[in-house]
Parts: sequence; structure tokens; C-alpha cells
Amino acid sequence: MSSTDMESFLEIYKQIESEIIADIQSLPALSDNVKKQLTDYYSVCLPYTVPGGKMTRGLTVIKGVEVLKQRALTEKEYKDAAILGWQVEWLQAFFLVADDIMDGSITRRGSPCWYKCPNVTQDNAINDALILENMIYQTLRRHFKTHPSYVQLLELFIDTTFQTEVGQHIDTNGTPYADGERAPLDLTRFTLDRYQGCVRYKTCYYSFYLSCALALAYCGYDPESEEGKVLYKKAEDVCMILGEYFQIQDDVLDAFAPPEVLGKIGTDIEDAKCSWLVCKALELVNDEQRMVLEENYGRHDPVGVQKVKDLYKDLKLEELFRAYEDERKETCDELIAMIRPENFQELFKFLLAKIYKREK
Ligand code: GPP
Ligand code: MG
Ligand code: MG
Ligand code: MG
Repeated sequence: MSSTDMESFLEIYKQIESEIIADIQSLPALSDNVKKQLTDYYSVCLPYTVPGGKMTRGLTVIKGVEVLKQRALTEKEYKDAAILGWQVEWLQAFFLVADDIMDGSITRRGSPCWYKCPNVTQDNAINDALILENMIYQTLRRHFKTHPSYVQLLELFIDTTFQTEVGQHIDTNGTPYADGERAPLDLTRFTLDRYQGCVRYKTCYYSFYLSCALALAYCGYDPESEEGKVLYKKAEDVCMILGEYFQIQDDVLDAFAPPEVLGKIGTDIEDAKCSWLVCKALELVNDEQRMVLEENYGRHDPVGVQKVKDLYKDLKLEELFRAYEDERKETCDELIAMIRPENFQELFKFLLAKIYKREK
């Protein structure tokens, strides 16, 4: 069985979804009518918010277990790895439902964001994000309670969630509120130093490191052992670099990719985000160009947003990004080639191939 087979992976999604819906159906002390409302609602919410992405985070767990075992997986191993992979996708669903509310986004994966759907509303969507998070722990308990790595698997999800929330705080706190009003734009906050810290926390851990660490944990590598320490550290080092590259792509795509290809409409300029583009722009601008940012960055005004994008074009930021991307690819190739044992390299080659020159 190929580890990147989407159909088999989606089969496991359906099984997990059925188990969750069955759990809701058997909640005690609720009338059949209320339980039907709940199951009807989550039978729509789950397929809408969980599958339907690129599924790279989930498939990475399977690839990781395969690479570490150095052989094709047994049916049981495949299923376990796929269940763990889906828990990363569930975590991602929780983050995206919440992130889209926080960022005031309109579309995701080519459809309206969950909170924008008719019959959902923002109040429901906030609670759904929390429920999606909780489902991770329901499913982990159901399938891994007696696994020797159960506690480590739980802690990986708990720690990664905290790391991502710290990153999200840095990401949204560029624009604090005072008396209900956004604080005035402060361009001095948008430095590459702040950017790197923010991205490490909000993206790298959950989008790259978590899947690799889950594969290591499932295969029994103890992070306290001599061998384990080296492997987790190597995975973390490479994932931080891949993750930063991935988020820089995300920021460039936010401004320049056609929404119909990307599946989402960019909001970084309107939201005054500490994006790679604005950080780079601020390194390159003259006084007059800086005024364009002062006057238009962080405003919900299409004319102003276009002026910022025109400035990015004048500063040749897309070209700068292309050069950066080629340089990153080389750095990653070199870093990956140094990883031992050699079979472990395959996991990071898989990740790099998934993101290099991506268009969505
Ligand atoms: C990506 O930021 C980061 C996340 C989706 C993490 C969210 C974390 C929470 C704790 C809610 P982004 O806003 O650039 O992503 P996108 O471009 O996909 O909206
Ligand atoms: Mg967002
Ligand atoms: Mg965001
Ligand atoms: Mg983004």
C-alpha cells in the first residue's frame, strides 16, 4: 500500500467520523430530538472542516512511520498511522475555523469559511473549533489508550497546541485594541526578527514538526534516550526551516495568488499582518514609499490594498521571493543530505517536494 494513497487515507477519515457521530448518538440524558440535531449538525461540520485540504500533515505521519520502519506497513500500522495523521488534520481544522474568524477571512479551500456558512454563525463556529479540538483527545483515547506511547502522543498534541496559540497571539497582537479601537499602525513592529519568532510558533510546530514527532513516538523512539534525542532534534531543526519557508510562501500567495487557485482570499494587508512581504518591503523602501504603507497598510479599503500590492511590485518582492525560494531549496537539500540514519532523509525529502514551488 502506498503511504500517500489519498483514497485509503480518506477511508480512515470516514471510520473516525462514524465513531464520533456514534458517540454523540449515545450521549446519555438527551432526547432523541436533541441528539438528532447534534448528529445532523456535526455530520455537516466535520466533512466541511476536516478533510478537503491538501492533507500533507496527515500523510506525513504515515510516510514517517514507513520511513522509520524501513518497510511497507502492516494493515494495523497503516491504520494507526492514518488515525494519528487525521488527528493532525483535526488540529488543523480547529485552528483554521478559529483563524478564519480572527483574520476576518471570507473563503477557505474554495468555499465560504465555516463561520460564514448559513446556519452556522460566529458563535457556533467558536464552539465548533473547541469541539474539533476535543475530538482529537476522544479519538486518541479510543485508539491508543493502551499504546506504550499514549502519554507522549497526548503531550505532543497539548504542547503543539500551546506553541501554535503563542504564535497566533504574536500574529494577532501586532494590532492591539484600546477602548475598542485598533491601536495606530506601528510599522516598526514589522521586523524579520519578530516574523521568525511568530512563524516558528504559529506554523512550524504544528504544520511540520508534529507529524514527524508523532511518527517517531509511535515507532517507540524515546526523546530522552541518546538515539531519540538526536532524531527529534534533527526533525525539529529541519522542520523549523521548512516551516518558515512554507509560511513565507503562504504570505506571498496571500498577496499574489489567484484566489480561485489558492482557495482563499488574502487578508494580510487589511489585517496589518506581520507578513514576510511587509517586513521585506520596510527594508527596501524610501521615505515616499514608506508613506504608502503608513497610509494604506491595515485598512479595509480595496484601493489602498492595491496601492500596497503595487508597491510590493515596484520593490520586486516577487522576484526577491523566487531567489529566496531557490536558495531555500538548496539549503534544505544540503541539510537533509546530512541527516542520519539515511532512511530518515526520505521523510524530509517528501515534505520539501510537497512545498517547493507550490501554488496553493
Ligand atoms: C497560519 O496563519 C497559522 C494558523 C492557521 C494557526 C492558527 C492558530 C490558532 C491558535 C487559531 P495564516 O492566518 O497566515 O493562515 P491562512 O493564510 O491559511 O489563513
Ligand atoms: Mg488566516
Ligand atoms: Mg492567521
Ligand atoms: Mg496566510
